Amino acid sequence: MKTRAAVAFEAKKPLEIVEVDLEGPKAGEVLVEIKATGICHTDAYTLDGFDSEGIFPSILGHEGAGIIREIGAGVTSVKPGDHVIPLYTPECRQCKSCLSQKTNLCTAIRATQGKGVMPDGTSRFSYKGKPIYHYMGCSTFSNFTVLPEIAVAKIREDAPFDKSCYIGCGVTTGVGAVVNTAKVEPGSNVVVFGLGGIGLNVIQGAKMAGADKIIGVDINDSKEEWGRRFGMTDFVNPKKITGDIVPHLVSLTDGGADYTFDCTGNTTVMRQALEACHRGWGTSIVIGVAESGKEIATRPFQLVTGRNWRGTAFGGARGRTDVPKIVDWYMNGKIQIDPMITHVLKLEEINKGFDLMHEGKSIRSVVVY
Ligand code: NAD
Ligand code: AHE
Ligand code: ZN
Repeated sequence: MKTRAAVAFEAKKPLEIVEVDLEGPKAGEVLVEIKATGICHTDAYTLDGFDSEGIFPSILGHEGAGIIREIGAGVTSVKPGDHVIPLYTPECRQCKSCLSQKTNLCTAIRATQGKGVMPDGTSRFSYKGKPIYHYMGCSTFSNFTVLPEIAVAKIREDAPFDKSCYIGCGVTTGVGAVVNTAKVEPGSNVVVFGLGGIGLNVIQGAKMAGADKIIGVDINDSKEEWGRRFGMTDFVNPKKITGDIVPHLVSLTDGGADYTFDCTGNTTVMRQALEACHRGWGTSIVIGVAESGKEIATRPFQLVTGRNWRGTAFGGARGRTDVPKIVDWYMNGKIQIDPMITHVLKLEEINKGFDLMHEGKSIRSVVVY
């Protein structure tokens, strides 16, 4: 079939809207009509050439929602007409990682996914007879896409696509980092670095978990109002304080935070986030994705004296199990999504969504098909 898609032909170039060829689903795969997709900073990071796994030409996008239109041989868990959210972290329920119950990082198809192909080693997308690569196993910047059955979460049909798509990455990552990875307890002091599409979800997760003090840190002053809207109690712009941010935060939290979260992808900030943790127990969670080649550093003494440095992908969520529950949280009013979707765009306007993100003018832009 033919489908409209925004193709990343080259790094650092705007996406081009073209009609591409899409092969139907093979065994164990499903064809999904994507109804809406968010634009996450990770898409921008890959388009900007910072992803060591970035491949071009490819169809980016990993924060979508849509409807199953066709199923391949042997597919049993979903059927045509089901509403689904594509999962860049699948859940096969059979691999060593899934069976361990210690991680959400299913390994069933990770190797081929990182190479931009389906589990059989080939791409379903092509343009003028040449393959176009998949991205993060999702490629939601295409109106139709093919996914492995284990990489879709079936969700309730009354959830609006233009909001539930955000659960495909940003919402689940931010809220899940608090609930699944850090397991923030009521009364905790929390510091969130970077108040964008992920950081605001960390803030709403921390509020939901009953944190006392929720300090937001951002170099963009306009984010203060955004943070307060979701439960932030204090705001710090590192450019506006005198001296170093770490002692400033340590004094605001009576000796250091119980939990800190990096939602910037900046390795200097990641170090500050660790060092702002309380001696003896503070835990810092790395969410931000750093540019290829960047490394994190700290004095080992920071760890010897009891600070913990951890990371999280997709908020530690097991997609097929947890995503439908997060959709329920949204539908039942336990978490908010609507106000964070600042811009709704047509596919033809997708590059504007990237510009708005880089200019710090959007929280989430969503493309509706
Ligand atoms: P975003 O662009 O919406 O937000 C980033 C925020 O960080 C902005 O408000 C910006 O002003 C702020 N910022 C930038 N530099 C800063 C600094 N030095 N100090 C303080 N604040 C700073 O991006 P997003 O979509 O929220 O994504 C955030 C990060 O999370 C990205 O690195 C993205 O790739 C990553 N991410 C990771 C996962 C995961 O599973 N681990 C999932 C989604 C996104
Ligand atoms: N491909 C990059 C790493 C990118 C990365 O860390 N991705 C996160 C999700 S970001 C979503 O917006 C992730 O899930 N990581 C775990 C995984 O298995 O990819 C690189 O450095 O090569
Ligand atoms: Zn993302």
